[in-house]
Amino acid sequence: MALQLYFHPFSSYCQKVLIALYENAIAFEPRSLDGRDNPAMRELAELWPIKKFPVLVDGERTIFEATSIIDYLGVHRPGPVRLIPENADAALDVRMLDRFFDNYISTPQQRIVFNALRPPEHRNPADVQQARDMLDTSYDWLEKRMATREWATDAGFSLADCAAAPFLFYADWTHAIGPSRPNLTAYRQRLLARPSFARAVDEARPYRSYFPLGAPDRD
Ligand SMILES: N[C@@H](CCC(=O)N[C@@H](CS)C(=O)NCC(=O)O)C(=O)O
Repeated sequence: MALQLYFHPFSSYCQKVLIALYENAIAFEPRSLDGRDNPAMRELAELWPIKKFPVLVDGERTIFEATSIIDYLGVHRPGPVRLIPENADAALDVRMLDRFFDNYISTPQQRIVFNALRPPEHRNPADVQQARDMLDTSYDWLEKRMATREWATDAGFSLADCAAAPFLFYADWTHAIGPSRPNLTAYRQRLLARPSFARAVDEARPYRSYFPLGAPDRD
């Protein structure tokens, strides 16, 4: 039974899952959510009333949340690249860093973008400043961590890097990492050079005009 993925190519959480699919060359039927009145959007609402994406369908099973989808693929479509290590202690580190990237890179980055999407009278500069402060704290922590690492944990390329790649990609567009953080900048470049993520970035190029803060002319 073919896997179906409800996703949008420009969505960071969807790219997180696309990286995992591409790393292990897992075949799937793409159900793109792009465009108005897209029947795939109605199908998504039936499958998952929260309507957040990505959502994976495998026969009778519906799996939501990017991390859980990658977990599911590791169990049901295992491939040569193990994104969650078998060793429980190493897996703990990978999951912890995955939470870090979701909560302390993606969440503040999205807060800044959502604020920009609101009508001017509903924008909240204090909320944006809080999100920027959080990103600076996260960047500084990562700058130290990445001084001695190729990937987010010592387990090799993992679930944590699947999260880091799109979140740092868009976070840098939103709130620049800057030249004072060479280790983090180099890590973001390594992620961009990883073929699975490079492919996701290329597939999302046609949608760059969707970025509400204006996509920079790079990457
Ligand atoms: N916690 C979810 C977050 C998914 C998420 O926020 N997806 C965004 C796209 S990047 C989305 O569904 N946006 C549409 C909406 O919020 O209605 C996950 O890890 O998969």
